[in-house]
Amino acid sequence: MDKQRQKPIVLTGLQPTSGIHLGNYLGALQNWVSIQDEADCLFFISNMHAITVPQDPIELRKNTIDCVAVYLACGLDPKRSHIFVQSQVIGHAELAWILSCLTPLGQLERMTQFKDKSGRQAGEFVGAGLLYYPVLMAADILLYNAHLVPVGEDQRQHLELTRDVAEKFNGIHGPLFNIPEPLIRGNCARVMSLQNPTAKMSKSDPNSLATVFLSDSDAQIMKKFRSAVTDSGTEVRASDEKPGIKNLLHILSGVSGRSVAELEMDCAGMGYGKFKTVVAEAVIECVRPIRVRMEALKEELLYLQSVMEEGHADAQARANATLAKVYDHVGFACGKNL
Ligand code: ATP
Ligand code: LTN
Repeated sequence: MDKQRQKPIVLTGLQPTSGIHLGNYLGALQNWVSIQDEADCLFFISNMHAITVPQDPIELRKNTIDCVAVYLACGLDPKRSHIFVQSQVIGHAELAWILSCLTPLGQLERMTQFKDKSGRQAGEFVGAGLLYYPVLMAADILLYNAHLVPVGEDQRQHLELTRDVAEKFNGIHGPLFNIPEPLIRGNCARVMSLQNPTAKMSKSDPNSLATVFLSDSDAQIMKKFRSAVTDSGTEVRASDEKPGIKNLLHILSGVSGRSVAELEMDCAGMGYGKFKTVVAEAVIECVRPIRVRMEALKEELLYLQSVMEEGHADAQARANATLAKVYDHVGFACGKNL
């Protein structure tokens, strides 16, 4: 076995919908960057998940390629990691079908994200894909026999389902899949909205001041933090009674790498107005170089394509190997097994 394969396998991805935000960066991407030396990493763009809600095909294609640029701009390194697009690899949908036959319908109906998203579309069309989404996510992970899956807190329940279905498959057909562990790190696993600090920061928030995007200008970032909702007090402290201030402290800790306790000491007595400016400035310093790299990389289409091609070739080889074993275990007739 080559050295690379002895490292734990890490797999994760995000959806190529427009606007990667600070929550995605601090809760997910930043952790992916730091794990690249310790693990055999696969990072993909989950365009098959994106179509669980309506997408414009032209936009989806553009967002998919832009997402590769975002990955690289944030520090994912194609020399150390594999970056690929989900729909290019044959096997995700095939494995998802097999796993769906082992997944209890009731467990899918209980998924918080399904309830939230289908609830928001109440009275409108809700595709079965929205319900089925966690099965596809389980297939994404098990197809590569991942050991670790770095995600934000909102994905924990989907990871539990993945573990359940992997155990069920192994129980019926014999041990084939690793049981993957979620990797949910630090204070930024759930970055909250700047306008409603009890709701998660989300790209689909209708309030344009709620979410900081990696594409935002310095001035836009400053404006969003200056208008962040806080309580009426003055004390800069990360307590549950002060969700707005706590969120800002977590964000500051995420972008600066300093502990919340240290920051509370530094910012004591500062007053909320000054504190918000300090947080905004630190976020601007963190986001600006990413934005600049992102804009430059978006012009490098051929390079982005070569990164996707390398990632695809590696991922397809791994997917083929797993799928052959799965087909064998479930009793699908193929070639030599007949
Ligand atoms: P939406 O904003 O529409 O809810 P999303 O940003 O959750 O979508 P994804 O692109 O699927 O959608 O998320 C990618 C990764 O970012 C996941 O690992 C997810 O857990 C993480 N993530 C998303 N929002 C946050 C947040 N507010 N704080 C921390 N991590 C987050
Ligand atoms: N559902 C995830 C994106 C995603 C994912 C995965 C993450 C799709 N498949 C497999 C980790 C592993 C989300 O972030 N909304």
